[in-house]
Amino acid sequence: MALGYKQISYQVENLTPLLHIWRTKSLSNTTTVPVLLPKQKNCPAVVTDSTEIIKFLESYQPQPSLYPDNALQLAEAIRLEDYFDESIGTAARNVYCQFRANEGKYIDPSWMSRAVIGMIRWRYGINVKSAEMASVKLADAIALLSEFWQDGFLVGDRFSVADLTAAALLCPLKSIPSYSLKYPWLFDRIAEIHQICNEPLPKNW
Ligand SMILES: N[C@@H](CCC(=O)N[C@@H](CS)C(=O)NCC(=O)O)C(=O)O
Repeated sequence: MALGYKQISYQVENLTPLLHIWRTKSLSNTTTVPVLLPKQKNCPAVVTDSTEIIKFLESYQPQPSLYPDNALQLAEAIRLEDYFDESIGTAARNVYCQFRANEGKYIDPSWMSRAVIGMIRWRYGINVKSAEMASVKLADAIALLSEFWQDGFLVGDRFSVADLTAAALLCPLKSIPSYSLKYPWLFDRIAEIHQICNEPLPKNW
């Protein structure tokens, strides 16, 4: 979404969860995605971690900026990005995988998909209890977003890295009916943010 916002063309290489480790480890000493391979002169070969990727993109192509101009607002946008990254990223994964393993099996009933979801649940200890705890975290984050997103942005009066991160991480919840029915405004805003970022909505939106 950051690349789309800055209108930098890119190609996506999707990786299968867990098997992704072979690829990410061979590129850099990391087990997580996203990983950016700039393939440009005078740029690093690999940039890992979304915070670092956005920092790199801001220096590679400063405009349009994802960072607020004002120093206080910049600190707040980076703090929120970090909070969303650490809190709602894993919470959304827990809730989404628990849903896919139960009521959401219809989304992809193939054995391959069920095996991947099963492995992710095992790897991250996802079960009824951890998914319930995660849903409380998500409710808190959504309550925070409802104060800002119904008619504005999270920091100051323009779009920033904080809005982008929240939208990207909460996007998968759209396929869970209890979320899409309860928070229609949230998914309308996420759709608008995809537009701001010149990005298509995920399949089956
Ligand atoms: N702080 C990291 C978090 C990245 C992260 O947790 N990525 C997840 C998928 S969105 C992942 O790759 N998990 C695989 C793992 O932990 O093995 C970032 O923002 O890049």
